[in-house]
Amino acid sequence: MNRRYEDRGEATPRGADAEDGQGEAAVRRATGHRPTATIAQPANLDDAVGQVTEMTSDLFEPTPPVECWPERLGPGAVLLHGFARAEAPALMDAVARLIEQAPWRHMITPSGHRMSVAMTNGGARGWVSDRTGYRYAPLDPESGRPWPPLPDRFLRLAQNAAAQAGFAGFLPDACLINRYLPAARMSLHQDRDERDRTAPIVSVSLGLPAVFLFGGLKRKDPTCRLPLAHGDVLVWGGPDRLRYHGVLPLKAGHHAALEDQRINLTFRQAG
Ligand code: MD3
Ligand code: FE
Repeated sequence: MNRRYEDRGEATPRGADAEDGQGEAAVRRATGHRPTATIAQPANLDDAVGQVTEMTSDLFEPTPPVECWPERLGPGAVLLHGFARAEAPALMDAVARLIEQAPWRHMITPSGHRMSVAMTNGGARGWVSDRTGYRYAPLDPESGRPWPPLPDRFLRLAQNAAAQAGFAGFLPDACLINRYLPAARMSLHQDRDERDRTAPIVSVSLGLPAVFLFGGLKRKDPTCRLPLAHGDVLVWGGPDRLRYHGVLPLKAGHHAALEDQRINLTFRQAG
C-alpha cells in the first residue's frame, strides 16, 4: 500500500472526506445491476449468480437462506454481498487465535503518524510500516518471528471469492488484518507495495458496517461511496487493481458478534 496519503489523513481528520466532496455530483454507482437475487431465488441474474449460489451453498448449510449476490463495480471489481457471512464465526475464531501469536498494533507511518487502524498479518509475508517506509516483511517486527500461517479457511475463502470474480489461480501469500474501532479510518490510497499487481486483492468485511470509498486511477478522480456490511467480500483486479480507495471514519455501533469493531481481512499476492 502506498500510505503517503494516510499521513495526510491522520493529520487532517477530514482528509478522505475532502477528497470525496468535490466529485460527489459526478458520482454514480459503477455497477451494472442491482441486487435482485438471493440464494433462495437465483433465477433472474447472469451466470455469475448461479456460480455464486452453487459455490457457496455448502457454506450456508444448515441455515439457509442467507442472501448472497454479486455486484459488478468495474471490469475487474466485484462485490460479493454476504459471501463470507455464514463462515464469519469460524473466521473470527481464526483471527482470535492469530492475534495470540501476532497481537494488534498501530503502525507508524514514514512521517511519524500513528495509524488509527490496528493491524496484524498472517501468511508468509506481512505488510509493515515504520519510519523507514512501507514493505512486506517475512518477520513480525514486534516479535522477530514469522507471521502466523494463513489459516486454511482463510485461503479457501479468498480463492473461492477470487474465482467467482474471474481470477482463477489466486494464491495469496499475505493477509493483512485491519481492526477498526469507532472513528478509525483509512484515507484514500493505492495498494502498490505488492510485487505482482496482475493478481487481485480480496477483502472480507466483518462486524460493524463501514463506508468504503473507491475512486479512480488518479487521486483527484471522483469517488463513489459503497456501504460494506458484515460478510461482504470485495475482489479488485485487472484494470481496477490500482484504484484509489479508503474507508470513512467508522461510526460507533454494536454488532451482535463483533461488538464495537469492524475487522477487514485483505488477501494479497505480495511476493
Ligand atoms: C481497491 N483496506 O488494507 S479493503 C487496505 O476496509 C485497505 O480495511 C480497506 O484498503 C479496509 O489497504 C479496504 C478493500 C480494498 C482493498 C484493496 C484494494 C479495496 C481495494 C486495492 C485496489 C482497489
Ligand atoms: Fe488499500
